[in-house]
Amino acid sequence: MVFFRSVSLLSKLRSRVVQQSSLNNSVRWLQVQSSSSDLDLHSQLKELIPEQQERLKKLKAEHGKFQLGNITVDMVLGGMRGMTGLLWETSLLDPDEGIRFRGLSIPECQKLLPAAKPDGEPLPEGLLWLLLTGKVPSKEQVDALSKELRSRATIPDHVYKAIDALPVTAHPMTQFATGVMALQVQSEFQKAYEKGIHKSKYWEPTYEDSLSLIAQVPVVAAYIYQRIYKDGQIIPMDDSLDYGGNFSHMLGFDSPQMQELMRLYVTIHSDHEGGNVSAHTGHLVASALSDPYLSFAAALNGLAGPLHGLANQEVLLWIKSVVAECGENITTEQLKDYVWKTLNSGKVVPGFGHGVLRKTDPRYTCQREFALKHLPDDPLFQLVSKLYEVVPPILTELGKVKNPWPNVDAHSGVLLNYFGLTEARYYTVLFGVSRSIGICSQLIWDRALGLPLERPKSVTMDWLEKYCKKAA
Ligand code: NMX
Ligand code: MLT
Repeated sequence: MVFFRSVSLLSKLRSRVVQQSSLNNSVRWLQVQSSSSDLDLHSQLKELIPEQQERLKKLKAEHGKFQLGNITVDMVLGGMRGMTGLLWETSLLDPDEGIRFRGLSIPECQKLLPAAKPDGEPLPEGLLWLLLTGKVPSKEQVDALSKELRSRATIPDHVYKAIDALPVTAHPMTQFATGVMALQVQSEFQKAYEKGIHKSKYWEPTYEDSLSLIAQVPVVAAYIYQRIYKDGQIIPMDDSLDYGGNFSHMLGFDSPQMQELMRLYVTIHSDHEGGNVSAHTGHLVASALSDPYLSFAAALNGLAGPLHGLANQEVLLWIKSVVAECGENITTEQLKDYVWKTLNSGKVVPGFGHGVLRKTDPRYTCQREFALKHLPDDPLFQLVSKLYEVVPPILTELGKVKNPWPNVDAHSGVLLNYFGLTEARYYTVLFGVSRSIGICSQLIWDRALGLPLERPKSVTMDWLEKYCKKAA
């Protein structure tokens, strides 16, 4: 039990997990792995699936007609905010506390998931194991998974050719989504479906595609970085490195600190329950039995929007525009003026606000802790800290913003920039690589649980007016 860094900490966490269990069904089956004997993720899943299928059947039979709340006209007109409408097993978002991955908060993941070095950041492979199985893996299991992912990371030549067909000036997210679409030609799910696979077996080729996709996206992403910003040469994978370390290496960054940052980055960006634009898009497209490549490429196109994943690019560009106009030693008054100038020109302040969160995003907080440890004197980090004081009162003063606090994107850019990854337009690709882990984990469960085609009802304004008049 190599991962047991502290037995007392673990027992504390265990009892906390048990306490949460009564509140939150999604963590009911979270266990801490007690043995490292079974290194194979696939066989673990195979064991878990019948149990979870039974659980879903029972839930439907016993509580299928239970009401979860009322749908108001505001919800229909307001982007379905607050409307519970999706099953998403891998993570759950609390408006005040933030994300929990299979019941574990980010600090708990940092303590419990295996790391590359003592007290290091969690290995994203460990999080993948946790999301898929609900269990914290041992270091041996994570090492075996790292090895498996490396063995799946070969990229067919036509993928590079498809990317190369785009102008080098194309947005990195356009190049990335194109690369993922080009990978689709190897989909095992599509081949199996064409051969007439029985629906009870759908999860197997979905698993194959998902693991391959997760393994391949860092390689495609790194190529895009080299193509746009460097000499276009592929940096080969290092077989001694894990997923996050290798991604950093293939991008051309070999410092241990940057590798640690990448492990943390990928872990915290991996999943954010099911309603966010990218996860929801992936889930919706996959509900038509589109394979994981088609579904994930669609998710990436949602992530590329400035109100969602592109906000990380927007934040660094905005911070750099502040520095360009006012210098690094900007006063609080100057910063306030700049924020108001942004708002008065009809723009949002990127990196602040959220569709669900109502407090500071714990993904922001853990990045802040990373910065305090590794780059406390960096002027851009200090500017980000100043924004934390200046922006929330201004957004509150606007009177309409439901959450004035910073989100994950408010912080990530200054960390990457500090370690030399300065090209802000590329940042959403890093988010996309990370999100493959969460979206694909849930897609495997979508198929294992036999979730149906997603097809909500829509109505017209005319319908709403008549309905409300009649009901009044
Ligand atoms: N700056 C200016 N105005 C804002 C902001 C902000 N940061 N956040 C919310 N508002 C406005 C919003 O545009 C809306 O205005 P209007 O009624 O005129 O359309 C009003 O406040 C109410 O919006 P909310 O209900 O608070 O937020 P909503 O759930 O609609 O949107 C975001 C959530 C995240 C889209 C919004 O807060 C935003 O645009 N933030 C800046 C962009 C950003 O950081 N996105 C990244 C989110 C995290 N991620 O990675 O996906
Ligand atoms: C995410 O990570 O997907 C964002 O915080 C947006 C969301 O959760 O809606």
